[in-house]
Amino acid sequence: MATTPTEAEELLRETLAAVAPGTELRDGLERILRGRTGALIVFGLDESVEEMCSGGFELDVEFSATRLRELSKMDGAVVLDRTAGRIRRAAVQLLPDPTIETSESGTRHRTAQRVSKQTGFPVISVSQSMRIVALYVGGKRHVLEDSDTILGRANQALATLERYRARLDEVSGTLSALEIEDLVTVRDVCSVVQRLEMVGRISDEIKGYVIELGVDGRLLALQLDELIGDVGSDREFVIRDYVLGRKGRTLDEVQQALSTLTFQQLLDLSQIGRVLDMPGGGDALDAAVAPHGYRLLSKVPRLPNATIERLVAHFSSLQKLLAASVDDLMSVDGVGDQRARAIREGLSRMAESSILE
Ligand code: 3AT
Ligand code: 3AT
Ligand code: MN
Repeated sequence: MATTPTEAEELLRETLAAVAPGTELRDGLERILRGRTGALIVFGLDESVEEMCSGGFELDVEFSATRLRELSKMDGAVVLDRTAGRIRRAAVQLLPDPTIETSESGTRHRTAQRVSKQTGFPVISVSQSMRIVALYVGGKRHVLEDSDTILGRANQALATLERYRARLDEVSGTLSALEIEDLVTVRDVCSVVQRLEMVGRISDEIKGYVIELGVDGRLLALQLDELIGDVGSDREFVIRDYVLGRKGRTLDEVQQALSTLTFQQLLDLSQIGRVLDMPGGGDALDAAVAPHGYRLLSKVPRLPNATIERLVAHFSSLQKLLAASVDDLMSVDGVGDQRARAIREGLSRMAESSILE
């Protein structure tokens, strides 16, 4: 049973992937639409489903698009196993608990919504009169749209992502320069976290479209990959630099807290400061803060994460790292002569380029 909202979202995503263009199941649904018949398909068979099946017949055959189409010509529902690999029942009348609320009209769609609520399995209805395919997951209805419609929306989101990304690069560059000069304030950190979160959210939206588009979303997936790059790890590094360690919160907890902010709250830097539990809460945006150095070290080429950890554990602040000589760096486990020089050079190069700006 899908209980929490995230579980329900996860199940919806899974189901959208299972019926995405390019899958056998989608092919079957398209055939039913083209044949102008309807269908009622349950995505899973357990005792709770068996108990509400009346009439029809049992079978156990491999799923195929054409079989689904032929079996759907009969009245009643088709029941698949949970992975939609096999067809297990056909022409059954489903008798879900009639006291379960349903907002749908028409016996097919009312049944679909109730069965999805009662069993927790996804149910698909293909409406004969409206020529619509709808998924019911935990009682919630999601209409399948054609790829062109989804792509239109996805491309708009992609354009937004592009703008967000450009702004993120600006504020990240500023933060790097300020970190090197040791002039960072709470405001600068919050601005970067804000932009990272905005990029993260719009990317998640686009990832949803990629799943829904199946084979039609390949190009979109490539474009998305190119635009988000290493934003995910950057978010982690900023939080490590400024938030973790002070209050014993974990990375997941902080990211979870950020994700609960509404879009309006996200626009308010003080709100972000409060969620990050920055010094002085969210009201001291001008308070000075200093990073451990995770984020800038991550920009030194070919430096393993384990080494970054040890460097931060040893020097504890970016300023000390910047002041360290090659010999100082070599006193850290796993840092030999070559690597120490590479770190020294990498940090110096960043320091120089930030002065030039
Ligand atoms: P036909 O011989 O095709 O008319 P049938 O027994 O094959 O009858 P269907 O499953 O095709 O019936 O259903 C036809 C319509 O009958 C669909 C729905 O609008 C109505 N109907 C069936 N069962 C119910 C019910 N329990 N309550 C209200 N309407 C129902
Ligand atoms: P359409 O949008 O017309 O396809 P509807 O909700 O108006 O759907 P109908 O009452 O016209 O539904 O019924 C259409 C078919 O849906 C009839 C039957 O094959 C199937 N159906 C409806 N209720 C059930 C049920 N409880 N179990 C199995 N099949 C059902
Ligand atoms: Mn009807």
